[in-house]
Amino acid sequence: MTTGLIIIVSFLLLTIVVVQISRINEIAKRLRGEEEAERRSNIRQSRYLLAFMVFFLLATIVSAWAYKNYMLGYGPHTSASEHGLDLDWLFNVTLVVTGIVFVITHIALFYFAYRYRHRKQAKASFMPHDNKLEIIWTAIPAFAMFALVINGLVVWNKVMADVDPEEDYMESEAMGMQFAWVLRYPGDDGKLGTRNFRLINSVNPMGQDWKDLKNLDDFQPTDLVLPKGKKVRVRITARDVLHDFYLPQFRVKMDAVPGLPTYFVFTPSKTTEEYREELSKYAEYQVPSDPLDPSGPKKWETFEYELACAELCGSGHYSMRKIVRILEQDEYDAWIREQKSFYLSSIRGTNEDPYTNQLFDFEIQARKAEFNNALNTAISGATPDERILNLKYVFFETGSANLTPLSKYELDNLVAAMNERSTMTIEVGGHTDNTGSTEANLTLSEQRASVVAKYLLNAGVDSGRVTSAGYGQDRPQDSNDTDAGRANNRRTEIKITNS
Ligand SMILES: [Cu+2]
Repeated sequence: MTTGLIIIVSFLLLTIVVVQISRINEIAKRLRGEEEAERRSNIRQSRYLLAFMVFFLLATIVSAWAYKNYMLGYGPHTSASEHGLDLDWLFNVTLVVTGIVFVITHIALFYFAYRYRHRKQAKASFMPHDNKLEIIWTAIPAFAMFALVINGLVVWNKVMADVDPEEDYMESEAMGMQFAWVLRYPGDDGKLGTRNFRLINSVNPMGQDWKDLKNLDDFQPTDLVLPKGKKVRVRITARDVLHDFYLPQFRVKMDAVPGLPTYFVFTPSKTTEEYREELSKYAEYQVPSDPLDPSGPKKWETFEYELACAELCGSGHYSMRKIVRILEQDEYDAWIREQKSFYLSSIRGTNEDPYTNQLFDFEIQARKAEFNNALNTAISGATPDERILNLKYVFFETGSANLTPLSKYELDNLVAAMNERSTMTIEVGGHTDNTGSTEANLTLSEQRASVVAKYLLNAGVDSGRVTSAGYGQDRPQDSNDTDAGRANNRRTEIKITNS
């Protein structure tokens, strides 16, 4: 029984062995076929790689050539600043060195993939160590890197150097905020006033401290305008998050960091006009600027330098663009003369103004000139009505006949005019708006006119030359329905009765 079982099992096992051996043969045969397929595929792919190498290198060179006139540093886009030429040179040196390495390594990469494709019986050569080879592939890159870094360091030190306080330069400021650049120039004093972030509000975007007199002539232009050939130091700050002050055509790029003032010093070397002229020599810029308007201006004609933000600073990042204009010195001087002090145009006389109780010298002068002009016009007036002059800057406290402190400047102009023209006689006339009762207004206007007359007498004007009269609300010059109209109606006039 046991022997029979053993025989049966042995027979079964033998059968399995025979079946397995025949299957191995089958598999081996199939394997040989697959090897053949694999061999062919290897050859094919190694050739594809070679073809790709040629295509890839050619495409790299052809596309670089095709787009060279659009790229900074090439064609018409040579740097528009002095230091930019050094940076472009540095960039080109690096490009040549890395370009050579790029071509060599890519040829080697694809050629080796072809040369060492799988082959039957091929054996890898065994090379555990080669001193000479290791010295070569360490020393050459080390030397190249050393040369590039030293070169870069020299240029870096030159480009990043701050100004020497003795040298001739101008300063301006750019503050990045979400999402705009605020620019600031010093006024006639050539000095930027102090700022304090605590003073920032909706009317004072930079937080200028108006108590610092240097701030009063600073102006905030829409465009960044600079003269050609003048060294400029830009103070760069940020109000909220990181921004980056980027002038691509000038190779200027500096982070604007909240709480950490940075700067960049550069000298523009090409005016906007000169840059456009250079662009006009290239076919790429001879096409219409707006493809929908083929007869419109060409690309080169509409070119503008730009200031951009190069730090992704939020959803409105793209809108942080400003136009940069480089002008010849005389054009720049003309532009400067047109600029209005931010303080005078936006702060003077508002709640923010710490100087509401005083006049600046230039304002006193301007008001004097304005008064004398108006006086001359009135004197030469043909009709009695034309011989009336409004004392524009004489004011009284509300509802009273007390002169405001600043009224004295206008009254002193009048005194000076009276002294200059010894035969001139005048009548001072008081007027009010229609607020309050008619009688009260009449009385008030009489009192006010007589206060002005008294001021003249006290200043030494002969009493025979000045009379006063109150007209109350009877002679409105403007509508009494608006604040501005009522203010115009509360006026003090002089009528020239003899010149
Ligand atoms: Cu930004």
